[in-house]
Amino acid sequence: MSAPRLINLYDLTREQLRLQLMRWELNPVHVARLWNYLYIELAASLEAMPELPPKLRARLAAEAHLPTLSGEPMKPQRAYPEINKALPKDCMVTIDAGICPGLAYDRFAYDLPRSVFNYAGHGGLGMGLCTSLGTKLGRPERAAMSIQGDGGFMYSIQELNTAVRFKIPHVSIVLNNGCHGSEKAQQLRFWNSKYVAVDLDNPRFDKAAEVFGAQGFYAERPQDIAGAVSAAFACGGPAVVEIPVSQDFPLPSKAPGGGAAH
Ligand SMILES: Cc1ncc(C[n+]2csc(CCOP(=O)(O)OP(=O)(O)O)c2C)c(N)n1
Ligand SMILES: [Mg+2]
Repeated sequence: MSAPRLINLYDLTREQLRLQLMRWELNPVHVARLWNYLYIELAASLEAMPELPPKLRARLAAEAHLPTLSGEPMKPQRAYPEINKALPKDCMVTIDAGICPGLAYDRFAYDLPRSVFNYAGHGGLGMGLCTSLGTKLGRPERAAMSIQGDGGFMYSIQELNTAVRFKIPHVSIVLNNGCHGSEKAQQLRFWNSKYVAVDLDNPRFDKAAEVFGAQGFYAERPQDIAGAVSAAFACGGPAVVEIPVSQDFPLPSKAPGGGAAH
């Protein structure tokens, strides 16, 4: 197995990514990460790619039928290609801490530079909404979206009031798995599933948004996500899209340089 070339996924178009994947030797880390991003396109075009290495073809074909990807609630990974369909091309995306938001790094097509914002290594949970409102104020001509978990969103949900008061057009995606997933994953792996203070009883975030005076959207099925996200951008004011997802705690992928990606 030869190591793949180090490439910046953010610089590639979808078509370039697809070609890149076809050229790579089977590499579980990269295939797993790209698979979730591209699987809809790939599932449709496996037949049309005779040059795909046989081992890779077999793996993709096998994973296409994994029940977990189509389970209810959906896996957080399943939401990403659907959100991507409705993501404005110029969108600035702010990624909060947490497992579900952390999946965003290489699952969206970022077409412009200065499109990804995060907590810069400090793990400041709850920065998603606040920072993203700042990106919109800084560059009002571009679209802005924050992506956060339920725990992170509850850290700063009050900033919806700021968004409403100052009429800031903005979309917040809340991937709601009903827990502080990053912490729960550690208690699962290192504390023998002894869970302390990690499960959450949340309000419906779309309803909470409406109470604040923002627009609320709710997408339970993958096929409803793109429509809900498009409507949220189209409403022209602050909007929240809640997507219920399963408690799925994948091991962090290796980032270039050896660190973990989330
Ligand atoms: C201010 C702050 N408090 C606590 C943490 C530790 N922390 C990191 S992720 C996380 C849980 C995140 O839960 P959620 O936002 O629901 O995302 P999930 O992991 O469930 O996808 C916590 C408590 C932190 N990084 N920053
Ligand atoms: Mg959560």
